[in-house]
Parts: sequence; structure tokens; C-alpha cells
Amino acid sequence: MLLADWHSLARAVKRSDGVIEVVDARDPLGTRSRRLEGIARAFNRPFILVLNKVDLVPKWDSKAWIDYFSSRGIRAVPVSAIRRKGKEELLKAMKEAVKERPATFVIAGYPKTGKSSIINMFKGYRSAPTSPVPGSPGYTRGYTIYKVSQNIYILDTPGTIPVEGDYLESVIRGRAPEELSDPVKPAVMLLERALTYNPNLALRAYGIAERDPYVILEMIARRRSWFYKSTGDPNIEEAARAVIRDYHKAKLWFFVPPPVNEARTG
Ligand SMILES: Nc1nc2c(ncn2[C@@H]2O[C@H](COP(=O)(O)OP(=O)(O)OP(=O)(O)O)[C@@H](O)[C@H]2O)c(=O)[nH]1
Ligand SMILES: [Mg+2]
Repeated sequence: MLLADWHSLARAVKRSDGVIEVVDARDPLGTRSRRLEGIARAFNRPFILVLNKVDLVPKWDSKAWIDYFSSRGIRAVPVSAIRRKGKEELLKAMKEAVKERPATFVIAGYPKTGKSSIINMFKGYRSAPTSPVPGSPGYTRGYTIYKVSQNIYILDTPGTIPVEGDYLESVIRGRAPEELSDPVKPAVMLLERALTYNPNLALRAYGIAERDPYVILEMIARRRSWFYKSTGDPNIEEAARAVIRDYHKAKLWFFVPPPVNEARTG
């Protein structure tokens, strides 16, 4: 597991000319790091928020999120790194944010938000290693600098987790599903959250017409013949890991729209 290394990140921000924070468009506030934003502010670095994976949410939703951040004074750019959408707009935002050349941007954010994929979008080929699930081979381990345009560089960083961030996101992004000692609790929370936003979720993902998270886990285990050897009961821990993996792989589909009438906290 990658421990949050704020010290290295702060040092990188200090040496950079600008900061790009990447959040997951499916749950922008759950994957947003206030602490990272605070570091950028502390060093007075121009800040751009990338709403990545917009291919996984409807257009009205990504638009609403861009408005949400814009109205709070944050420059936000919708991107789909894997579809190479938003590349020009992001580059434009970077060029406008930092005038001096060469310019180096730190790209940072929660694990698996697609930081390295954004670098690859600029490169046009797989240059930075990427991986679908926390802990699977390809996650970013160290700090690596990539040239993404004439005189413009991006420093890729490991996904460091803000301890004060969203509990569920920090748990499921912080460790490989196999390494979670109690995968059931976060999987149940994940299913509860997912069902709030997409009541037909289990039907779509698993063909299961149930809305109780425990029942869903049990049915997944039964269908896949996962049983505890000792008791013969359905192995809901294995099912829980599968559910978490399916969220990372976007098989478990839901998205969180912007809050309405929320007090503006900045
Ligand atoms: N659907 C979709 N998936 C994406 C997008 N960008 C990245 N991904 C996927 O998200 C997963 C994580 O991507 P990475 O680029 O490795 O994410 P990262 O933030 O660099 O991850 P760490 O280095 O582990 O922190 C991979 O499976 C990517 O294919 C996107 O725009 N849309
Ligand atoms: Mg990476």
C-alpha cells in the first residue's frame, strides 16, 4: 500500500509551476483532496482541477460539476483520458495558468483517478504505467517527469491518500481488494452509496434484482460458487472484493451528481 507522503508531494509542488488535481467524475467530492488544494495555495501555485473519466457519466452531470467548481473559483476541465477527450482544453488551461517556459505541473490526486492515463493521453501512447485496481501491477510508485508538449512537463506522482478524505474512497482506493482485512464493510457502504444513485445497479451489473447489499453479496457468492469451506456459507468476503474490483473497472456503474443548495464552502 502507498502511504500518504505529503512531505514529498509538498516538495514537488514547491518545485513546480502549477498543480493539476485529478478527480474521478463518478464521485468528484469523494475523490477530491482539500489538503492537496491547500498545499497548492500555500505555495501560491496555479491550480487546475481535472474531472477525469467523464465517459462514465452523462454529459449533463459533467457539465454540472464543471459549473459547480467554476462557481467556486476553481478552473475545472472535463477529460476522458482513455478516449483522449479534453486534451486541448487541458493544455490550453495549463498554458493560460502558467506563462513562463519551461513549465512543470505536478499531477496529483487519489489513487486510480487516472493521473498516469492523462499523461499518456498527451503522449499519444502508453508511456506512464497505469493499472485498473489498487495494488495491481502498473500503479505509480515514484515521481517521474514527462514532456507533454513543447516546453511543458508533467510530474507524475503516486496516488497518495489524504487521511481526512472520504472514508469509503480512501479505503477502497488505498489498498488492493485482496489486502483488505474486512472487505465486507466497505463493499456494503459502496453498494449502499451506489444504490442511492442507481437503484437498478445490481440488476445491470449482476442480473440480481435485489437492493439489500448483504443479499446482493450473498447472491454473487452463491452464483460464483464461493463458499466457506468450514461452514458451507456463501463467502461474502470474496463477493465483497469482487464488488470493489467492479467499481474500479466501472462494471458497477453509478455517479454522484453535484449537491443542490449546498452552502458554499469554497
Ligand atoms: N473509463 C475511464 N477509465 C479511465 C480513464 N482514465 C483512466 N482510466 C482507468 O483508470 C484506471 C487507473 O488509471 P491510472 O492512469 O493508472 O490512474 P493513476 O491515477 O495514475 O493511478 P495510481 O498511479 O495508482 O495512483 C486504469 O484502469 C485506467 O484505464 C478515463 O478517462 N475513463
Ligand atoms: Mg499513476
